[in-house]
Amino acid sequence: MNKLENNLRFIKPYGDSFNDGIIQLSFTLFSYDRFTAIEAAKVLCSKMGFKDTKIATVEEVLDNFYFFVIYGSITHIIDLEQIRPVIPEYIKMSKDEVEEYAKKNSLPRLVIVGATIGTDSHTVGLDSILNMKGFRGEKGLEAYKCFKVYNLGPQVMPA
Ligand code: B12
Repeated sequence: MNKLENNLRFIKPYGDSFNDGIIQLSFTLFSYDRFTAIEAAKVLCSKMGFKDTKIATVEEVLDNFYFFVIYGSITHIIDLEQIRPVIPEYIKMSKDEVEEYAKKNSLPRLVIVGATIGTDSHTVGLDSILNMKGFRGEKGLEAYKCFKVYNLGPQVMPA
């Protein structure tokens, strides 16, 4: 990494102006009453390194559960030169590139078996990976000629 000028090396979040540290945070706290909840939220924010904590929203979403939206300036500073990023070692390929790679290297059709296991019935994620129609504009694995896909569906018991 290039040596950074100090004001671009030690950074905090950008809220209204550069490095003012302003963050929006939301969480839910259990408390016996609203006023205790508000004080508890302030203490929590202070422990997280916030100063100038402003409570934008506090709502009792369930009996004794208080939902907060907080604005505050965080005191922690990040030194970008101490950050060691994890850089993926694989190349992300498009569907066409995967098909082309399999064809060029005469790979046998790869069998993919998918399921949610045990009591898990979260099939939306499973289907978004496997189903032809795919997810967020990307085709699912069923749409690839180089894969044979078996979607066993939800709640498959591991042997
Ligand atoms: C929708 C949902 C449900 C629906 C499921 C409907 C369905 N048919 O799928 C219903 C209402 C049924 C449900 C029920 C429950 N749920 Co639920 N549910 C969710 C929710 C809100 C969204 C999941 C989803 O569909 N996302 C959209 C898809 C596209 O994304 P995805 O699942 O993350 O999958 C993507 C990636 O993660 C990745 N991926 C996923 N799997 C794999 C596998 C491989 C190999 C790879 C490479 C990639 C990959 O690729 C996918 C596509 O990008 C999440 C919270 C959340 N926001 O994530 C909770 C969540 C998953 N549920 C949770 C829980 C606890 C439950 C219940 C136990 C609640 C209860 N007490 O009854 C039950 C369990 C039911 C059961 N028997 O499984 C927890 C799980 C906590 C945990 N870590 O264990 C979560 C995280 C909510 C939470 N914060 O508590 N749920």
